Amino acid sequence: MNIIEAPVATPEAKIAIVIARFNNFINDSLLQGAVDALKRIGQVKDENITVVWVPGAYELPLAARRLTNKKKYDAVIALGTVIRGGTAHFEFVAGEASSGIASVAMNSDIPVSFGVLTTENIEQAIERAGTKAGNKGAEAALTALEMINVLKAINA
Ligand code: INI
Repeated sequence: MNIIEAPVATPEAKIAIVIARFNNFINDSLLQGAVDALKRIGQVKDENITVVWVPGAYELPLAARRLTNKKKYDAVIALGTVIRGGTAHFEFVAGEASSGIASVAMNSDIPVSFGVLTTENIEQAIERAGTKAGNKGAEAALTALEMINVLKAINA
C-alpha cells in the first residue's frame, strides 16, 4: 500500500493572502491567525507573505485568480466574513465567494484555500475568528501549506 501524506512546514513557500475589507473587524483576526500559523507553524518567512485587500468577499475570486495567474506564489489563501444579519445580499455574496473561489482553485495548479466565514450573526463570526471555535484564518493557512506539500509528494 502506498500512502501519501505531508507535513505542514514549508519554509521556502511564497504565500498570497487575499482578504476582504468588509467586516474587517473580524477579518483582521482571521488575518492575524493566518499569519501566525504561516510563520510559527509553517515556518514561512515574513518577506514571503503578501497580503492583498479587496472591498468585499464578492471580490475575492477575481483577485485570487489574478494571484494564481502570476505564477509567483505557492498558495493563495482567501479570507473574509459574510454575515447574514438581515441582509438580502447574504446568499449572493456568500454563494459567489464560495463558488468563485472553488472555481479558481480548480482552474489553477496551486492550492487556494477558503477562509471565508459565512455565519448567521456576528457572534458566530467572532467565535470562529480566534475565540471558542478556533480561527478559520489559521485553519485555511495550515490547509494551504499542507496541500503544497501533498501536491509536491504526489508529483515526486
Ligand atoms: N461583503 C462581505 O465581505 N461580507 C458581507 O457580509 C457583505 N454583505 O453582507 O453585504 C458584503 N457585501 C459587499 C460585497 O462583497 C461586494 O463588495 C459588493 O457587493 C460590491 O461588489
